[in-house]
Order: sequence, then structure tokens, then C-alpha cells
Amino acid sequence: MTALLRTPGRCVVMGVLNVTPDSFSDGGCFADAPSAIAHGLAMAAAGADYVDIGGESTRPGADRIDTDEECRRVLPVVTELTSAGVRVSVDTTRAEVAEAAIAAGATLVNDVSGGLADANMAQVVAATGVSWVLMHWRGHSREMYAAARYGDVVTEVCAELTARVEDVVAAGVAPAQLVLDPGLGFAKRAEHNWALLAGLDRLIDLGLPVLLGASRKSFLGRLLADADGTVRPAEQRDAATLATTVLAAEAGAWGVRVHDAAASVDAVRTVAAVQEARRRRAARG
Ligand code: PMM
Repeated sequence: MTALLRTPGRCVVMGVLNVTPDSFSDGGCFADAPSAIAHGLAMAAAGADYVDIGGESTRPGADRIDTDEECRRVLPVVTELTSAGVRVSVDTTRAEVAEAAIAAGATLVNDVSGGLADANMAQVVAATGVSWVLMHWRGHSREMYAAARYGDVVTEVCAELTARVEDVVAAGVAPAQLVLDPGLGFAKRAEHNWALLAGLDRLIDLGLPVLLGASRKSFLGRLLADADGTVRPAEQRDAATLATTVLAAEAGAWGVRVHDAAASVDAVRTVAAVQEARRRRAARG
């Protein structure tokens, strides 16, 4: 059975829940299961459509953890939130972790490697029918900045994601299971992230739902640096993040992945109200 992707008639909000000691913006805040569960429930109560649970930091240069440790961090939180009725996605590149999280109730696999890190991921997604975010990726955190070389970043990201879609569909995954993500910050320098935000319509034109993850990322911190060049800290980037939510919703993205879910829920509802008013005006002629 295919677990239907949530499509509420407005941009979807996915709340970030990193159960890690070392993620760049919330590392250590929700590293134990009780505080992670409480934060996940709070984001759902604030209107988040999904809570995206990750056990492995993908911050630039991060060391990898093993599969057992990733499962140990993630699974109790997935189980608790899904049994409370929360729609859960699992942020993992490992098929084994994805499979266990799906068994615990997750209905979406958020795979920052777009299926490249684990050859078994396509099989797990095909067999379980869950949704799958294919993010644009050119290698694990340790090596990704060396791969941040592009002629035309929008064209190359669109082409590489299209190739991933062809591969996973050939492996038995239905196109209706897929969501695409340009992977801001992953093998991308600031200028690449800005170009991808400016070219979001081209990714959306590929015809699959698009997810955008700009929340608190360092290109926003560098944009908002002090006069002396001090980069704005991650926890003070939420207003800039909200601007990216509005841009994504207005462009027709399927969803945004954000830390401050409550603010983005308000923003996407506001954009949807304006879009609805535009439709009514157009219908009147
Ligand atoms: N970014 C991070 C982690 N997971 N998943 C998707 N689909 N898109 C992203 O841009 C993305 C992601 C890194 O941010 P975090 O450390 O704050 O979770």
C-alpha cells in the first residue's frame, strides 16, 4: 500500500527534530528521548504536518555514527510520536534505519543522499510504499565541499535529480512516492544556495513535489553578518528562514523543512489565503 503524501492544499511544514548531540543549530537540545518527544509533540500541536526525526548529524565535516547508535537514538522517538498520532518522517541515508522506522510508524523517508548512500534504500521504499524525499547530494559531509563545483547549479541539480528519479523508478519505486529537494548547503556554497532559491520554479517544473530546507543554514548567517563580519548565530536566523518559507510557498513548493515550525505554519497559511483570494478574483474574471 502506498502511504499517501500529505497534501493539505497549502505548503506543508516539516518540523526538524534532530536527536543528536552535534547538529549545527539544535544539536544537543533534544538528544535524549523525553525532550525530543516533547519537542515533536509541541511542533505537531503548532500545526507541523510532519516531524522529521534524524539521529545522525549532517553538518559539514561531521563524523558518522554506526547503524545501531542511529536506531537507538531515533526509534523510541518515532514510536512515541506515531502512537500519539503524529505524522513522522525519518531523516536517514540508511535502509536498515529506514526500514525499522517505517515498522515503527514513519510514513516518509527523508534521504539526504537521494538513495545514493545505500543501494538497498530503493528496495525498502518500493516494498513498503512510503514516500521518499530524494535530496540532491554529492557525497558525505566530510567530502561534500570539495564537490561544490558547478557551471550552472540549477541546471545541474535538476539534471542530477532527474537521473536519480529514473534510477529509483527503474528499481520499482512509483513516481507518486517521490519528493525532490535541491539540498541547500549540501555540496553547495552560498552563491549556489541563492541561485537555487532563485531557480526554484525550474525544480518545481520537473513535475514532482519539491521540499526546501533553508532553515537556519549558514548562508543566511553570512548574509546577516555584523558590520565586523561576525556571522549571525544559527538561533538568530529564524526571520530569514521565514522569508524562505514565504518564497517557497509562493513558488508552489510542496513543503519546507524548518526548526521553528510554528512560525512557518502561520506563514504558509497566510500565503495560502492570498493565493485563494487570487483564485477567487481570477474566477470572477
Ligand atoms: N538539511 C539538513 C538535514 N536534513 N533534509 C532535507 N530533505 N533537506 C535539507 O535541506 C536538509 C535535510 C541539515 O540541517 P539540520 O542539521 O538543521 O537538520
